[in-house]
Amino acid sequence: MDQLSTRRLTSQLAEDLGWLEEHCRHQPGQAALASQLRLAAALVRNCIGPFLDEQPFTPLHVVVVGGAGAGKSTAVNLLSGAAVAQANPQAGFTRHPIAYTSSNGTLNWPAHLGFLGPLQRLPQACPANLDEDVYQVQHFVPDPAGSSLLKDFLIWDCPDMTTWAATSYVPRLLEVAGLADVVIYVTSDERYNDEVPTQFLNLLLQTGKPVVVCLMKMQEADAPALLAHFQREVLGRLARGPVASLVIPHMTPEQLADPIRHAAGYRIPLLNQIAVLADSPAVARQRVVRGATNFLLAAHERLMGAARQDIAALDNWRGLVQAGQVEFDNRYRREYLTSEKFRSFDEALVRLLELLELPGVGKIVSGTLWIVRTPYRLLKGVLGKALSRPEAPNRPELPVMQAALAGWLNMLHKEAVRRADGHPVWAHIEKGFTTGLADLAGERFQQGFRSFQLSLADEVERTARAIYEELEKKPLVLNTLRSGNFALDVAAIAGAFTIGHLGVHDFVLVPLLASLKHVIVEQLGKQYVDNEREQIRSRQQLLLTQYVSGPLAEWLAQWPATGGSTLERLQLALRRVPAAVRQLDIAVSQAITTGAPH
Ligand SMILES: Nc1nc2c(ncn2[C@@H]2O[C@H](COP(=O)(O)OP(=O)(O)O)[C@@H](O)[C@H]2O)c(=O)[nH]1
Ligand SMILES: [Mg+2]
Repeated sequence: MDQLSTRRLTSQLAEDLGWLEEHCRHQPGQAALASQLRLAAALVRNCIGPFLDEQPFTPLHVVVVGGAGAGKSTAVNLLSGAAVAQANPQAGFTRHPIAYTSSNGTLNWPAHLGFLGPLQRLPQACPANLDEDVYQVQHFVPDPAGSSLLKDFLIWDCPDMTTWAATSYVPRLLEVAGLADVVIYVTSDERYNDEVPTQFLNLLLQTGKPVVVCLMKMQEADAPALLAHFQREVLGRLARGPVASLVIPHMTPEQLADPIRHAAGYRIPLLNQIAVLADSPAVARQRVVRGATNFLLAAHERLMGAARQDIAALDNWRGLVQAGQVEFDNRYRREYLTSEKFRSFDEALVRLLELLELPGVGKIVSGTLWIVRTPYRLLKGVLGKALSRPEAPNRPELPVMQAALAGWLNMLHKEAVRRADGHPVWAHIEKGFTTGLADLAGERFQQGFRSFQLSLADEVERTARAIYEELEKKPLVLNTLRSGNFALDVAAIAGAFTIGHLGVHDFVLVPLLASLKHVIVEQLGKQYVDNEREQIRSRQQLLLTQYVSGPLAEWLAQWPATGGSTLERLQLALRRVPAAVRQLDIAVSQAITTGAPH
Protein backbone atom coordinates (compact mmCIF):
# COMPACT_ATOMS: atom_id res chain seq x y z
CA MET A 1 0.00 0.00 0.00
CA ASP A 2 1.51 3.38 -0.92
CA GLN A 3 1.83 6.20 1.58
CA LEU A 4 -0.99 8.22 0.15
CA SER A 5 -3.48 5.41 0.57
CA THR A 6 -2.27 4.51 4.06
CA ARG A 7 -2.61 8.16 5.04
CA ARG A 8 -6.10 8.23 3.64
CA LEU A 9 -6.91 4.97 5.40
CA THR A 10 -5.62 6.03 8.82
CA SER A 11 -7.12 9.50 8.75
CA GLN A 12 -10.47 8.09 7.62
CA LEU A 13 -10.43 5.44 10.32
CA ALA A 14 -9.40 7.92 13.01
CA GLU A 15 -12.19 10.22 11.86
CA ASP A 16 -14.79 7.45 11.92
CA LEU A 17 -13.71 6.35 15.39
CA GLY A 18 -13.76 9.98 16.49
CA TRP A 19 -17.26 10.38 15.15
CA LEU A 20 -18.39 7.27 17.02
CA GLU A 21 -16.77 8.61 20.19
CA GLU A 22 -18.68 11.87 19.88
CA HIS A 23 -21.89 9.98 19.17
CA CYS A 24 -21.31 7.79 22.21
CA ARG A 25 -20.71 10.74 24.52
CA HIS A 26 -24.26 11.89 23.91
CA GLN A 27 -25.76 8.62 25.03
CA PRO A 28 -26.42 7.67 28.64
CA GLY A 29 -24.09 5.10 30.18
CA GLN A 30 -21.68 5.06 27.26
CA ALA A 31 -18.87 7.20 28.65
CA ALA A 32 -16.41 4.31 29.11
CA LEU A 33 -17.05 3.14 25.58
CA ALA A 34 -16.57 6.68 24.29
CA SER A 35 -13.17 6.77 25.98
CA GLN A 36 -12.20 3.46 24.44
CA LEU A 37 -13.12 4.85 21.06
CA ARG A 38 -10.99 7.88 21.75
CA LEU A 39 -8.05 5.69 22.65
CA ALA A 40 -8.61 3.61 19.50
CA ALA A 41 -8.62 6.77 17.36
CA ALA A 42 -5.48 7.98 19.15
CA LEU A 43 -3.75 4.68 18.46
CA VAL A 44 -4.55 5.03 14.77
CA ARG A 45 -3.44 8.63 14.36
CA ASN A 46 -0.51 8.77 16.79
CA CYS A 47 0.92 5.28 16.71
CA ILE A 48 -0.05 3.27 13.61
CA GLY A 49 -0.39 6.27 11.26
CA PRO A 50 3.11 7.72 11.77
CA PHE A 51 4.61 4.22 11.59
CA LEU A 52 3.02 3.49 8.22
CA ASP A 53 4.03 6.96 7.14
CA GLU A 54 7.63 5.94 7.81
CA GLN A 55 8.19 8.58 10.46
CA PRO A 56 11.42 8.16 12.49
CA PHE A 57 11.25 5.83 15.48
CA THR A 58 12.82 8.39 17.82
CA PRO A 59 11.98 10.11 19.99
CA LEU A 60 10.24 7.33 21.86
CA HIS A 61 7.40 8.38 24.11
CA VAL A 62 7.27 7.51 27.80
CA VAL A 63 3.84 8.45 29.06
CA VAL A 64 3.19 8.74 32.77
CA VAL A 65 -0.43 8.11 33.77
CA GLY A 66 -2.46 7.45 36.89
CA GLY A 67 -5.17 8.69 39.24
CA ALA A 68 -5.35 12.11 40.88
CA GLY A 69 -2.42 12.89 43.18
CA ALA A 70 -0.92 9.44 42.59
CA GLY A 71 2.53 10.90 42.02
CA LYS A 72 2.69 11.27 38.23
CA SER A 73 4.57 14.57 38.23
CA THR A 74 6.84 13.18 40.92
CA ALA A 75 7.57 10.15 38.69
CA VAL A 76 8.31 12.45 35.76
CA ASN A 77 10.84 14.28 37.92
CA LEU A 78 12.36 11.01 39.04
CA LEU A 79 12.81 9.99 35.41
CA SER A 80 14.19 13.28 34.19
CA GLY A 81 16.42 13.65 37.21
CA ALA A 82 15.27 17.14 38.11
CA ALA A 83 12.17 18.85 39.41
CA VAL A 84 10.94 19.71 35.94
CA ALA A 85 7.26 18.91 36.42
CA GLN A 86 5.10 20.82 38.84
CA ALA A 87 4.28 18.31 41.56
CA ASN A 88 1.24 19.74 43.24
CA PRO A 89 -0.88 18.66 46.19
CA GLN A 90 -3.94 20.03 44.41
CA ALA A 91 -5.80 17.21 42.64
CA GLY A 92 -6.44 17.74 38.97
CA PHE A 93 -3.78 20.38 38.67
CA THR A 94 -2.38 19.21 35.33
CA ARG A 95 -4.99 19.87 32.68
CA HIS A 96 -3.11 19.21 29.47
CA PRO A 97 -0.25 16.90 28.51
CA ILE A 98 3.28 18.24 28.86
CA ALA A 99 6.27 16.57 27.25
CA TYR A 100 9.72 16.99 28.75
CA THR A 101 12.84 16.51 26.70
CA SER A 102 16.54 16.95 27.35
CA SER A 103 17.33 17.08 23.67
CA ASN A 104 18.43 20.60 22.83
CA GLY A 105 18.44 20.13 19.06
CA THR A 106 15.32 20.36 16.96
CA LEU A 107 12.99 17.63 17.95
CA ASN A 108 12.37 14.88 15.44
CA TRP A 109 8.71 15.62 15.72
CA PRO A 110 6.23 13.53 13.77
CA ALA A 111 5.12 15.51 10.77
CA HIS A 112 2.18 13.22 10.48
CA LEU A 113 -1.06 14.85 9.55
CA GLY A 114 -3.56 14.67 12.37
CA PHE A 115 -0.88 13.88 14.94
CA LEU A 116 -2.35 14.18 18.46
CA GLY A 117 -5.75 14.90 16.93
CA PRO A 118 -7.39 18.04 18.22
CA LEU A 119 -4.51 18.96 20.58
CA GLN A 120 -2.63 22.05 19.48
CA ARG A 121 0.98 22.57 20.45
CA LEU A 122 1.54 25.61 22.65
CA PRO A 123 4.29 27.78 21.20
CA GLN A 124 5.77 28.59 24.60
CA ALA A 125 5.77 27.20 28.13
CA CYS A 126 2.60 27.69 30.05
CA PRO A 127 1.29 26.61 33.50
CA ALA A 128 0.13 22.98 33.65
CA ASN A 129 -3.36 23.98 34.71
CA LEU A 130 -4.26 25.58 31.38
CA ASP A 131 -7.50 23.77 30.65
CA GLU A 132 -7.49 23.68 26.85
CA ASP A 133 -7.02 21.18 24.04
CA VAL A 134 -3.29 21.82 23.91
CA TYR A 135 -0.01 20.16 24.72
CA GLN A 136 3.40 21.64 25.31
CA VAL A 137 6.98 20.53 25.02
CA GLN A 138 9.46 21.73 27.61
CA HIS A 139 13.19 21.41 27.28
CA PHE A 140 15.38 20.83 30.29
CA VAL A 141 19.11 20.71 30.63
CA PRO A 142 20.13 17.23 31.77
CA ASP A 143 22.28 16.87 34.81
CA PRO A 144 25.61 15.44 33.59
CA ALA A 145 25.66 13.20 36.65
CA GLY A 146 22.50 11.45 35.48
CA SER A 147 21.99 8.74 32.90
CA SER A 148 21.95 9.84 29.28
CA LEU A 149 19.45 7.12 28.58
CA LEU A 150 16.51 9.41 28.16
CA LYS A 151 17.97 11.70 25.54
CA ASP A 152 15.97 10.01 22.81
CA PHE A 153 12.81 10.12 24.85
CA LEU A 154 9.95 12.43 25.49
CA ILE A 155 8.55 12.06 28.99
CA TRP A 156 4.91 12.98 29.14
CA ASP A 157 3.19 14.23 32.27
CA CYS A 158 -0.55 13.85 31.90
CA PRO A 159 -3.85 14.99 33.42
CA ASP A 160 -5.38 12.66 36.03
CA MET A 161 -7.38 9.60 35.18
CA THR A 162 -10.43 10.15 37.34
CA THR A 163 -13.63 9.41 35.49
CA TRP A 164 -14.62 8.18 32.05
CA ALA A 165 -17.28 10.83 31.87
CA ALA A 166 -14.88 13.81 31.81
CA THR A 167 -15.07 15.46 28.44
CA SER A 168 -12.05 17.75 28.58
CA TYR A 169 -8.87 16.60 30.27
CA VAL A 170 -9.39 12.81 30.14
CA PRO A 171 -9.69 12.75 26.32
CA ARG A 172 -6.39 14.68 26.25
CA LEU A 173 -4.83 12.01 28.40
CA LEU A 174 -6.21 9.28 26.11
CA GLU A 175 -4.84 11.08 23.09
CA VAL A 176 -1.32 10.95 24.51
CA ALA A 177 -1.78 7.41 25.85
CA GLY A 178 -2.30 6.35 22.21
CA LEU A 179 1.11 7.77 21.42
CA ALA A 180 3.00 5.93 24.16
CA ASP A 181 5.85 3.53 23.45
CA VAL A 182 6.20 2.86 27.18
CA VAL A 183 3.56 3.59 29.82
CA ILE A 184 4.42 4.34 33.42
CA TYR A 185 1.32 3.67 35.48
CA VAL A 186 1.58 5.45 38.80
CA THR A 187 -0.53 4.65 41.81
CA SER A 188 -0.08 5.55 45.45
CA ASP A 189 -0.62 3.61 48.64
CA GLU A 190 -3.91 5.28 49.46
CA ARG A 191 -5.41 5.02 45.94
CA TYR A 192 -4.00 1.84 44.43
CA ASN A 193 -7.34 0.10 44.31
CA ASP A 194 -9.32 2.94 42.73
CA GLU A 195 -11.74 1.62 40.19
CA VAL A 196 -11.40 3.96 37.24
CA PRO A 197 -7.59 4.12 37.12
CA THR A 198 -7.55 0.33 37.35
CA GLN A 199 -9.98 0.06 34.42
CA PHE A 200 -7.73 2.43 32.54
CA LEU A 201 -4.68 0.30 33.34
CA ASN A 202 -6.57 -2.71 32.06
CA LEU A 203 -7.42 -0.92 28.83
CA LEU A 204 -3.82 0.16 28.31
CA LEU A 205 -2.64 -3.39 28.84
CA GLN A 206 -5.14 -4.55 26.22
CA THR A 207 -3.58 -2.21 23.68
CA GLY A 208 -0.35 -4.16 24.04
CA LYS A 209 1.57 -1.16 25.38
CA PRO A 210 4.38 -2.17 27.72
CA VAL A 211 3.37 -0.85 31.13
CA VAL A 212 5.64 -0.35 34.12
CA VAL A 213 3.68 0.03 37.36
CA CYS A 214 5.06 2.36 40.06
CA LEU A 215 3.52 2.00 43.49
CA MET A 216 4.36 5.20 45.34
CA LYS A 217 4.28 7.05 48.61
CA MET A 218 3.97 4.12 51.02
CA GLN A 219 6.16 3.70 54.10
CA GLU A 220 9.23 1.68 53.23
CA ALA A 221 8.27 -1.02 55.73
CA ASP A 222 4.85 -1.47 54.13
CA ALA A 223 6.23 -1.77 50.62
CA PRO A 224 6.45 -5.58 50.28
CA ALA A 225 2.98 -6.18 51.70
CA LEU A 226 1.46 -3.46 49.56
CA LEU A 227 3.13 -4.75 46.42
CA ALA A 228 1.93 -8.29 47.12
CA HIS A 229 -1.58 -7.02 47.75
CA PHE A 230 -1.59 -4.94 44.58
CA GLN A 231 -0.32 -7.85 42.53
CA ARG A 232 -2.96 -10.16 43.92
CA GLU A 233 -6.00 -7.90 44.19
CA VAL A 234 -5.51 -5.58 41.24
CA LEU A 235 -3.20 -7.19 38.72
CA GLY A 236 -4.46 -10.68 39.51
CA ARG A 237 -7.86 -9.77 38.08
CA LEU A 238 -6.53 -8.47 34.78
CA ALA A 239 -6.06 -10.62 31.72
CA ARG A 240 -2.62 -9.20 30.95
CA GLY A 241 0.06 -8.04 33.31
CA PRO A 242 2.52 -5.16 33.31
CA VAL A 243 6.16 -5.57 32.35
CA ALA A 244 7.20 -4.86 35.94
CA SER A 245 5.85 -3.47 39.20
CA LEU A 246 8.21 -1.24 41.19
CA VAL A 247 7.79 0.27 44.62
CA ILE A 248 8.93 3.84 45.25
CA PRO A 249 8.34 4.58 48.93
CA HIS A 250 7.70 8.00 50.28
CA MET A 251 10.66 10.19 49.38
CA THR A 252 12.17 12.98 51.43
CA PRO A 253 12.13 16.58 50.18
CA GLU A 254 15.85 16.22 49.37
CA GLN A 255 15.20 13.13 47.32
CA LEU A 256 12.39 14.88 45.50
CA ALA A 257 14.60 17.91 44.78
CA ASP A 258 17.58 15.96 43.48
CA PRO A 259 16.65 12.40 42.58
CA ILE A 260 19.87 11.75 40.65
CA ARG A 261 21.95 12.10 43.77
CA HIS A 262 19.49 11.22 46.51
CA ALA A 263 17.00 8.80 45.01
CA ALA A 264 19.14 6.73 42.65
CA GLY A 265 17.91 3.61 44.41
CA TYR A 266 14.44 4.20 42.99
CA ARG A 267 15.43 5.99 39.83
CA ILE A 268 17.88 3.46 38.36
CA PRO A 269 15.51 0.44 38.50
CA LEU A 270 12.88 2.52 36.73
CA LEU A 271 15.32 3.69 34.07
CA ASN A 272 16.50 0.13 33.61
CA GLN A 273 13.01 -1.06 32.84
CA ILE A 274 12.74 1.57 30.14
CA ALA A 275 16.22 0.77 28.85
CA VAL A 276 15.25 -2.85 28.34
CA LEU A 277 12.04 -1.96 26.60
CA ALA A 278 13.65 0.63 24.35
CA ASP A 279 16.89 -1.15 23.59
CA SER A 280 16.06 -0.90 19.93
CA PRO A 281 13.73 1.99 19.06
CA ALA A 282 12.59 0.13 15.94
CA VAL A 283 11.60 -2.92 17.97
CA ALA A 284 9.96 -0.75 20.63
CA ARG A 285 7.90 1.05 17.99
CA GLN A 286 6.95 -2.10 16.13
CA ARG A 287 5.83 -3.62 19.41
CA VAL A 288 3.31 -0.89 20.12
CA VAL A 289 2.15 -0.67 16.51
CA ARG A 290 1.52 -4.42 16.39
CA GLY A 291 -0.19 -4.21 19.79
CA ALA A 292 -2.39 -1.35 18.62
CA THR A 293 -3.43 -3.20 15.48
CA ASN A 294 -4.20 -6.35 17.44
CA PHE A 295 -6.22 -4.29 19.89
CA LEU A 296 -8.26 -2.80 17.06
CA LEU A 297 -8.80 -6.21 15.50
CA ALA A 298 -9.94 -7.69 18.79
CA ALA A 299 -11.95 -4.74 20.03
CA HIS A 300 -13.64 -3.21 17.02
CA GLU A 301 -16.77 -5.36 17.42
CA ARG A 302 -17.05 -4.15 21.02
CA LEU A 303 -16.33 -0.58 19.97
CA MET A 304 -19.13 -0.84 17.43
CA GLY A 305 -21.37 -1.38 20.45
CA ALA A 306 -21.56 2.41 20.38
CA ALA A 307 -24.16 1.89 17.72
CA ARG A 308 -26.08 -0.94 19.32
CA GLN A 309 -28.90 1.19 20.65
CA ASP A 310 -29.25 3.02 17.36
CA ILE A 311 -29.33 -0.19 15.39
CA ALA A 312 -31.92 -1.63 17.78
CA ALA A 313 -34.10 1.47 17.38
CA LEU A 314 -33.71 1.32 13.61
CA ASP A 315 -34.62 -2.38 13.60
CA ASN A 316 -37.74 -1.63 15.62
CA TRP A 317 -38.71 1.07 13.16
CA ARG A 318 -38.17 -1.29 10.23
CA GLY A 319 -40.24 -3.96 11.92
CA LEU A 320 -43.10 -1.49 12.34
CA VAL A 321 -42.84 -0.35 8.74
CA GLN A 322 -43.08 -3.98 7.63
CA ALA A 323 -46.06 -4.70 9.86
CA GLY A 324 -47.71 -1.63 8.32
CA GLN A 325 -46.99 -2.92 4.85
CA VAL A 326 -48.61 -6.28 5.60
CA GLU A 327 -51.72 -4.49 6.88
CA PHE A 328 -51.76 -2.25 3.79
CA ASP A 329 -51.63 -5.27 1.48
CA ASN A 330 -54.31 -7.08 3.49
CA ARG A 331 -56.64 -4.11 3.45
CA TYR A 332 -56.27 -3.82 -0.29
CA ARG A 333 -57.20 -7.47 -0.70
CA ARG A 334 -60.07 -7.32 1.77
CA GLU A 335 -61.61 -4.05 0.67
CA TYR A 336 -60.93 -4.09 -3.02
CA LEU A 337 -59.41 -7.11 -4.65
CA THR A 338 -61.81 -9.83 -3.44
CA SER A 339 -64.77 -7.95 -4.89
CA GLU A 340 -63.05 -6.98 -8.14
CA LYS A 341 -64.83 -8.76 -11.06
CA PHE A 342 -62.33 -8.47 -13.87
CA ARG A 343 -65.04 -7.88 -16.48
CA SER A 344 -62.70 -8.56 -19.35
CA PHE A 345 -62.65 -12.17 -18.18
CA ASP A 346 -66.44 -12.44 -18.72
CA GLU A 347 -65.95 -11.27 -22.28
CA ALA A 348 -63.14 -13.75 -22.62
CA LEU A 349 -65.50 -16.52 -21.54
CA VAL A 350 -68.02 -15.57 -24.22
CA ARG A 351 -65.26 -15.53 -26.80
CA LEU A 352 -64.03 -18.90 -25.62
CA LEU A 353 -67.47 -20.49 -25.91
CA GLU A 354 -67.94 -18.96 -29.35
CA LEU A 355 -64.63 -20.40 -30.41
CA LEU A 356 -65.78 -23.87 -29.46
CA GLU A 357 -68.58 -23.75 -32.05
CA LEU A 358 -67.81 -25.32 -35.41
CA PRO A 359 -68.00 -22.94 -38.31
CA GLY A 360 -70.05 -23.94 -41.43
CA VAL A 361 -72.32 -26.89 -40.88
CA GLY A 362 -71.62 -26.69 -37.16
CA LYS A 363 -73.02 -23.18 -37.11
CA ILE A 364 -76.30 -24.44 -38.50
CA VAL A 365 -76.45 -27.21 -35.94
CA SER A 366 -75.54 -24.94 -33.10
CA GLY A 367 -77.94 -22.30 -34.38
CA THR A 368 -80.65 -24.89 -34.37
CA LEU A 369 -79.67 -26.01 -30.91
CA TRP A 370 -79.68 -22.43 -29.73
CA ILE A 371 -83.32 -22.28 -30.76
CA VAL A 372 -83.91 -25.70 -29.27
CA ARG A 373 -82.46 -24.52 -25.95
CA THR A 374 -84.86 -21.57 -25.84
CA PRO A 375 -86.99 -22.94 -22.95
CA TYR A 376 -83.84 -23.55 -20.88
CA ARG A 377 -82.52 -20.09 -21.65
CA LEU A 378 -85.77 -18.46 -20.67
CA LEU A 379 -85.99 -20.53 -17.51
CA LYS A 380 -82.38 -19.75 -16.60
CA GLY A 381 -82.97 -16.06 -17.18
CA VAL A 382 -86.00 -16.01 -14.90
CA LEU A 383 -84.39 -18.16 -12.21
CA GLY A 384 -81.11 -16.31 -12.42
CA LYS A 385 -82.85 -13.00 -11.79
CA ALA A 386 -84.87 -14.43 -8.92
CA LEU A 387 -81.98 -16.20 -7.20
CA SER A 388 -78.96 -13.99 -7.67
CA ARG A 389 -78.40 -11.37 -5.02
CA PRO A 390 -77.76 -7.84 -6.27
CA GLU A 391 -74.03 -7.40 -6.73
CA ALA A 392 -72.27 -5.23 -4.15
CA PRO A 393 -70.90 -2.20 -5.90
CA ASN A 394 -67.14 -2.41 -6.17
CA ARG A 395 -65.27 0.28 -4.16
CA PRO A 396 -62.96 2.18 -6.44
CA GLU A 397 -59.37 1.10 -6.12
CA LEU A 398 -57.49 4.36 -5.46
CA PRO A 399 -59.54 5.52 -2.44
CA VAL A 400 -59.13 2.07 -0.87
CA MET A 401 -55.39 2.32 -1.27
CA GLN A 402 -55.27 5.89 -0.03
CA ALA A 403 -57.20 4.96 3.10
CA ALA A 404 -54.85 2.03 3.69
CA LEU A 405 -51.83 4.30 3.21
CA ALA A 406 -53.23 6.85 5.65
CA GLY A 407 -53.76 4.05 8.19
CA TRP A 408 -50.20 2.84 7.69
CA LEU A 409 -48.64 6.29 8.12
CA ASN A 410 -50.87 7.13 11.09
CA MET A 411 -49.78 4.03 12.88
CA LEU A 412 -46.09 4.89 12.28
CA HIS A 413 -46.56 8.48 13.37
CA LYS A 414 -48.32 7.44 16.56
CA GLU A 415 -45.54 5.01 17.45
CA ALA A 416 -42.90 7.66 16.75
CA VAL A 417 -44.64 10.07 19.10
CA ARG A 418 -44.93 7.38 21.75
CA ARG A 419 -41.23 6.43 21.57
CA ALA A 420 -39.71 9.85 20.83
CA ASP A 421 -38.29 10.16 24.35
CA GLY A 422 -36.77 6.69 24.26
CA HIS A 423 -34.12 7.19 21.60
CA PRO A 424 -32.96 9.99 19.26
CA VAL A 425 -33.85 7.86 16.21
CA TRP A 426 -37.52 7.98 17.19
CA ALA A 427 -37.32 11.67 17.98
CA HIS A 428 -35.85 12.16 14.51
CA ILE A 429 -38.71 10.20 12.93
CA GLU A 430 -41.29 12.06 14.96
CA LYS A 431 -39.78 15.33 13.80
CA GLY A 432 -39.86 13.97 10.26
CA PHE A 433 -43.63 13.50 10.53
CA THR A 434 -44.12 17.07 11.67
CA THR A 435 -42.03 18.31 8.75
CA GLY A 436 -43.71 16.53 5.86
CA LEU A 437 -42.62 12.89 5.97
CA ALA A 438 -46.20 11.77 5.30
CA ASP A 439 -46.42 14.03 2.23
CA LEU A 440 -43.19 12.64 0.88
CA ALA A 441 -44.51 9.15 1.46
CA GLY A 442 -47.68 10.19 -0.40
CA GLU A 443 -45.62 11.26 -3.40
CA ARG A 444 -43.72 7.97 -3.36
CA PHE A 445 -47.04 6.19 -3.21
CA GLN A 446 -48.35 8.09 -6.26
CA GLN A 447 -45.26 7.18 -8.24
CA GLY A 448 -45.64 3.54 -7.32
CA PHE A 449 -49.34 3.61 -8.07
CA ARG A 450 -48.76 4.89 -11.60
CA SER A 451 -46.28 2.16 -12.43
CA PHE A 452 -48.62 -0.36 -10.83
CA GLN A 453 -51.55 0.73 -12.98
CA LEU A 454 -49.52 0.66 -16.18
CA SER A 455 -48.20 -2.81 -15.66
CA LEU A 456 -51.49 -4.10 -14.32
CA ALA A 457 -53.75 -2.85 -17.13
CA ASP A 458 -51.46 -4.48 -19.59
CA GLU A 459 -51.27 -7.71 -17.66
CA VAL A 460 -55.02 -8.13 -17.05
CA GLU A 461 -55.81 -7.55 -20.71
CA ARG A 462 -53.10 -9.91 -21.79
CA THR A 463 -54.23 -12.69 -19.46
CA ALA A 464 -57.87 -12.31 -20.46
CA ARG A 465 -57.02 -12.34 -24.14
CA ALA A 466 -54.72 -15.29 -23.69
CA ILE A 467 -57.74 -17.35 -22.60
CA TYR A 468 -58.99 -17.57 -26.18
CA GLU A 469 -55.92 -16.48 -28.12
CA GLU A 470 -53.91 -19.44 -26.88
CA LEU A 471 -56.60 -21.71 -28.25
CA GLU A 472 -56.73 -19.85 -31.54
CA LYS A 473 -53.03 -20.37 -31.96
CA LYS A 474 -53.38 -24.13 -31.63
CA PRO A 475 -55.64 -25.20 -34.48
CA LEU A 476 -55.23 -28.89 -33.75
CA VAL A 477 -56.46 -28.60 -30.17
CA LEU A 478 -59.15 -26.14 -31.21
CA ASN A 479 -60.45 -28.42 -33.90
CA THR A 480 -60.46 -31.39 -31.57
CA LEU A 481 -62.44 -29.42 -29.00
CA ARG A 482 -64.80 -28.09 -31.64
CA SER A 483 -65.39 -31.54 -33.06
CA GLY A 484 -65.94 -32.89 -29.58
CA ASN A 485 -68.41 -30.14 -28.85
CA PHE A 486 -70.19 -30.74 -32.17
CA ALA A 487 -70.22 -34.47 -31.57
CA LEU A 488 -71.85 -33.90 -28.22
CA ASP A 489 -74.49 -31.69 -29.85
CA VAL A 490 -75.22 -34.35 -32.42
CA ALA A 491 -75.18 -37.01 -29.73
CA ALA A 492 -77.66 -35.01 -27.66
CA ILE A 493 -80.10 -34.80 -30.53
CA ALA A 494 -79.52 -38.33 -31.70
CA GLY A 495 -79.77 -39.62 -28.15
CA ALA A 496 -83.05 -37.87 -27.66
CA PHE A 497 -84.45 -39.32 -30.83
CA THR A 498 -83.23 -42.80 -29.94
CA ILE A 499 -84.73 -42.68 -26.50
CA GLY A 500 -87.94 -41.21 -27.65
CA HIS A 501 -88.43 -43.03 -31.03
CA LEU A 502 -89.63 -39.81 -32.54
CA GLY A 503 -92.80 -38.41 -31.21
CA VAL A 504 -94.34 -35.45 -29.50
CA HIS A 505 -92.16 -35.92 -26.39
CA ASP A 506 -89.11 -35.13 -28.54
CA PHE A 507 -90.06 -31.55 -28.14
CA VAL A 508 -89.21 -32.05 -24.50
CA LEU A 509 -86.24 -34.46 -24.66
CA VAL A 510 -84.24 -32.77 -27.41
CA PRO A 511 -84.18 -29.35 -25.74
CA LEU A 512 -83.47 -31.01 -22.40
CA LEU A 513 -80.43 -32.99 -23.57
CA ALA A 514 -79.20 -30.12 -25.71
CA SER A 515 -79.45 -27.80 -22.71
CA LEU A 516 -77.72 -30.36 -20.50
CA LYS A 517 -74.77 -30.60 -22.85
CA HIS A 518 -74.66 -26.84 -23.10
CA VAL A 519 -74.62 -26.46 -19.31
CA ILE A 520 -71.70 -28.88 -19.09
CA VAL A 521 -69.61 -27.06 -21.68
CA GLU A 522 -70.49 -23.67 -20.23
CA GLN A 523 -69.53 -24.81 -16.73
CA LEU A 524 -66.22 -26.22 -17.87
CA GLY A 525 -65.39 -22.96 -19.64
CA LYS A 526 -66.48 -20.92 -16.65
CA GLN A 527 -64.35 -22.97 -14.29
CA TYR A 528 -61.37 -22.46 -16.50
CA VAL A 529 -61.93 -18.71 -16.77
CA ASP A 530 -62.61 -18.38 -13.02
CA ASN A 531 -59.38 -20.12 -12.32
CA GLU A 532 -57.58 -17.65 -14.54
CA ARG A 533 -59.41 -14.83 -12.79
CA GLU A 534 -58.22 -16.06 -9.40
CA GLN A 535 -54.71 -16.21 -10.70
CA ILE A 536 -54.80 -12.66 -11.97
CA ARG A 537 -56.13 -11.63 -8.57
CA SER A 538 -53.05 -13.10 -6.86
CA ARG A 539 -50.91 -11.58 -9.54
CA GLN A 540 -52.45 -8.19 -8.91
CA GLN A 541 -51.71 -8.53 -5.22
CA LEU A 542 -48.12 -9.34 -6.08
CA LEU A 543 -47.86 -6.36 -8.41
CA LEU A 544 -49.18 -4.13 -5.64
CA THR A 545 -46.37 -5.31 -3.37
CA GLN A 546 -43.86 -5.01 -6.15
CA TYR A 547 -44.76 -1.52 -7.32
CA VAL A 548 -46.53 0.18 -4.43
CA SER A 549 -46.16 -1.18 -0.91
CA GLY A 550 -42.74 -2.82 -1.31
CA PRO A 551 -40.84 0.24 -2.58
CA LEU A 552 -42.70 2.47 -0.15
CA ALA A 553 -41.81 0.23 2.79
CA GLU A 554 -38.20 0.14 1.64
CA TRP A 555 -38.12 3.92 1.43
CA LEU A 556 -39.73 4.39 4.83
CA ALA A 557 -37.45 1.81 6.45
CA GLN A 558 -34.38 3.60 5.12
CA TRP A 559 -35.65 7.09 5.76
CA PRO A 560 -34.11 7.63 9.23
CA ALA A 561 -30.71 6.64 7.81
CA THR A 562 -30.75 9.05 4.88
CA GLY A 563 -30.57 12.75 4.14
CA GLY A 564 -27.36 13.40 6.09
CA SER A 565 -28.89 12.09 9.33
CA THR A 566 -26.86 10.89 12.29
CA LEU A 567 -27.91 7.37 11.53
CA GLU A 568 -26.64 7.63 7.99
CA ARG A 569 -23.24 8.73 9.26
CA LEU A 570 -23.35 5.97 11.83
CA GLN A 571 -24.01 3.32 9.22
CA LEU A 572 -21.19 4.66 7.13
CA ALA A 573 -18.81 4.36 10.09
CA LEU A 574 -20.07 0.87 10.91
CA ARG A 575 -19.45 -0.20 7.35
CA ARG A 576 -16.05 1.40 7.03
CA VAL A 577 -14.41 0.72 10.39
CA PRO A 578 -14.17 -3.10 10.25
CA ALA A 579 -12.87 -3.02 6.69
CA ALA A 580 -10.34 -0.31 7.51
CA VAL A 581 -9.10 -2.21 10.57
CA ARG A 582 -8.49 -5.29 8.44
CA GLN A 583 -6.68 -3.24 5.81
CA LEU A 584 -4.59 -1.58 8.46
CA ASP A 585 -3.62 -4.93 9.88
CA ILE A 586 -2.40 -6.07 6.47
CA ALA A 587 -0.49 -2.83 5.90
CA VAL A 588 1.17 -3.08 9.33
CA SER A 589 2.15 -6.72 8.79
CA GLN A 590 3.69 -5.83 5.44
CA ALA A 591 5.54 -2.83 6.85
CA ILE A 592 6.93 -4.89 9.74
CA THR A 593 8.11 -7.78 7.57
CA THR A 594 9.54 -5.72 4.73
CA GLY A 595 10.45 -2.49 6.48
CA ALA A 596 14.06 -1.85 7.23
CA PRO A 597 14.61 0.50 10.19
CA HIS A 598 14.22 4.04 8.97
N1 LIG B 1 7.15 13.98 50.39
C1 LIG B 1 6.69 13.33 49.32
N2 LIG B 1 5.67 13.84 48.64
C2 LIG B 1 5.25 13.19 47.54
C3 LIG B 1 5.83 12.00 47.08
N3 LIG B 1 5.18 11.63 45.96
C4 LIG B 1 4.26 12.56 45.75
N4 LIG B 1 4.28 13.49 46.67
C5 LIG B 1 3.43 14.66 46.79
O1 LIG B 1 2.10 14.31 46.56
C6 LIG B 1 1.47 15.34 45.85
C7 LIG B 1 0.93 14.77 44.59
O2 LIG B 1 1.97 14.30 43.77
P1 LIG B 1 2.05 14.63 42.23
O3 LIG B 1 3.30 14.03 41.69
O4 LIG B 1 1.85 16.06 42.00
O5 LIG B 1 0.81 13.81 41.77
P2 LIG B 1 0.07 13.85 40.38
O6 LIG B 1 -1.18 14.61 40.62
O7 LIG B 1 -0.19 12.42 40.08
O8 LIG B 1 0.97 14.50 39.41
C8 LIG B 1 2.46 16.42 45.59
O9 LIG B 1 2.35 17.42 46.51
C9 LIG B 1 3.76 15.70 45.72
O10 LIG B 1 4.82 16.55 46.19
C10 LIG B 1 6.91 11.45 47.83
O11 LIG B 1 7.47 10.41 47.54
N5 LIG B 1 7.31 12.17 48.94
MG1 LIG C 1 0.77 16.21 38.31
